[in-house]
Amino acid sequence: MQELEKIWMNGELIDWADAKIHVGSHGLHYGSGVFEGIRAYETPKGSAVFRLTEHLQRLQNSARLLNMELPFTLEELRSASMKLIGANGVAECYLRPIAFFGYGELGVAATGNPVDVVIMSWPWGTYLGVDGFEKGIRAKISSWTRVGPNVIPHVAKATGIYLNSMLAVMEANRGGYDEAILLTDDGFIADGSGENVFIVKDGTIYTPDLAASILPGITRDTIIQIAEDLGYPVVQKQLIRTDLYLADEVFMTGTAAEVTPLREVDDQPIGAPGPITLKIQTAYLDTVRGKSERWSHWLEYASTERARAEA
Ligand code: PPE
Repeated sequence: MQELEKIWMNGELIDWADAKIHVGSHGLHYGSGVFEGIRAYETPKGSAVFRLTEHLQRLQNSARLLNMELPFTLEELRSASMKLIGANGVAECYLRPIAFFGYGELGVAATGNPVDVVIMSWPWGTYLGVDGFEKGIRAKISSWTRVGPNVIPHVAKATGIYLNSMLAVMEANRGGYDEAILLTDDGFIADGSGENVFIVKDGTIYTPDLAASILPGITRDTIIQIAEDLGYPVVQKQLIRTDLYLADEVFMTGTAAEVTPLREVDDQPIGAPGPITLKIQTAYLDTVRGKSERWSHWLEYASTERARAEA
């Protein structure tokens, strides 16, 4: 990864190399953490963090679901994020806030362990490759089932859940595919390893509803609103794998993946990138890059120069 100058750790900006934790940290042993993935974009008015408040609200919800008390308020984390962007001076970057049970006792119950909170930022290019972003990726239905609502709360963006994603994406990659699509225990489409899934059929857009063990993606919510505004009906319902095979278009969304078209699922070709996918991809990029007045309320500006001078 490309290292930047500073990392925000437990209330302070410290040098990248000094952001260390003890090997006895609870989160390392038991995956007891929550995190976010947020992108800041270069816009005509400077660096803008896309839907920062909603991401931090989801972090708070995730923590609540793990019975974890965050030692910082949303406002404190917001200003820490802005300060970090300023200190690192890179307008276009990915932000990774993470909170985890730290060093204290070991043993599964995290009673009395401190909660460590860290925010990293670094430049993260196209998640699934430039070629995939433009021409579409090849995905495979995973043999791993997506964690269910009574396994780990899937609404939480919890670190431990990502073992499920890791197994799925590595299996897919070993088979020569770019990404995995996980189904629920009942066989309904859930998520990609790091994205939500959308299908286009006869001019209507479909996406799994929130009951299908999906992460309630902020990009998903963004795309639903943008697509409806463009005049496309969006239906949230249970979908099965054959809906993918028979789709006119399939795309995936996520902070990292943005809007990535699929050109194949399980070796079955899908027309990609489809016209509706392209329209939505363009509208999304215009939105995050501050070219769309309609959605300007989603941009939270960081002043890199000023913040850098103050740091
Ligand atoms: N589902 C999963 C399982 C998921 O990890 C993500 C985000 C999404 C859906 C989309 O959520 P949102 O970003 O709010 O639209 N995955 C993040 C982490 C990827 C990683 O490799 O790390 C991301 O996109 O930032």
